[in-house]
Amino acid sequence: MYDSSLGGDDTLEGGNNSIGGSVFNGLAGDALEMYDYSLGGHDTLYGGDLQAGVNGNITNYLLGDAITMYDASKGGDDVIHGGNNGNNDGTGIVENYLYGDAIEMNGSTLAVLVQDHYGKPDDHHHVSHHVEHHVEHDNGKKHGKKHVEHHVEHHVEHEDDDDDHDHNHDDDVVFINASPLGGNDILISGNNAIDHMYGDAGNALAGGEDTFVFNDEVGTFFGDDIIYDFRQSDGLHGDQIEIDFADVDFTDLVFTDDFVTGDQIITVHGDHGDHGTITLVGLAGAHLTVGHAGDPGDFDIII
Ligand SMILES: [Ca+2]
Ligand SMILES: [Ca+2]
Ligand SMILES: [Ca+2]
Ligand SMILES: [Ca+2]
Repeated sequence: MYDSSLGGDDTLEGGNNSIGGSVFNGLAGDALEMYDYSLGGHDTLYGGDLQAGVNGNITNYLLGDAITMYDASKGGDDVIHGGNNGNNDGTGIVENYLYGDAIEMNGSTLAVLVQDHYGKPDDHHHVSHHVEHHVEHDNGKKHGKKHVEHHVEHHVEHEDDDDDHDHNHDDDVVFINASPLGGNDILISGNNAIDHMYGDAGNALAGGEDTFVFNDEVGTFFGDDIIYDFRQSDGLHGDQIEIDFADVDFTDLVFTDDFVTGDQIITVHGDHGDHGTITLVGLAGAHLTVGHAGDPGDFDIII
């Protein structure tokens, strides 16, 4: 995806394994690569399942937007369901790699035209989001906003051209350090499956407000899962973990700091057995705020 292209809102489902052997699914909600000011759609992805009674493997790579995001591209708000293992007796292996936005995000330098009414040189990042926002929502209805979009593209292409026909010679071209921006995604752990979860990307330092969900809608043992980029600093409210089992309240959670690996592990014990573990990479010793909300007679534990 290039320029100001906009991804659609799609539902993608990986294939199941119903005969044994190995199955691999690789799904990306919008594109292989996103550049410029492209915007990912709001997609729903399902990993394939290993069906009950079948002995085999399944690996799901599920990317909310793309494999790689560049420039000022922005990920959509995606819902990603890890694949499930239908066997409760340890038969077969299901492994999910869930990326809310992309495997990798790479920044770059972009030339951007700043018009006088958008103002200040110290507000470059804000300006870039004006451009992006109006491309998405105004759809050319407001001529002034469309004008901005046109001139951004013009100056990216002709930044060294002194003999151009720029009618806005009072405006400034500035170079911004553009970084891809992650969306606010929901990642749902597969049952009896190992989920490797990235709310945004493998190498991002900040991103959207993502929610990691562990619940008993599909089964009771979600597995031993790993969250690689849990950040309470993302967005306004931070990333969140939602644990929702009928037989679990927050006294049933055990938090263990492993200072050798640097990770913090949450063990989820239920009255009817263990539901699994959540490893938070790099968060040994971090104080996690635990609360709950909603659902009378049940608990949604929010971390
Ligand atoms: Ca998407
Ligand atoms: Ca899982
Ligand atoms: Ca995200
Ligand atoms: Ca995040």
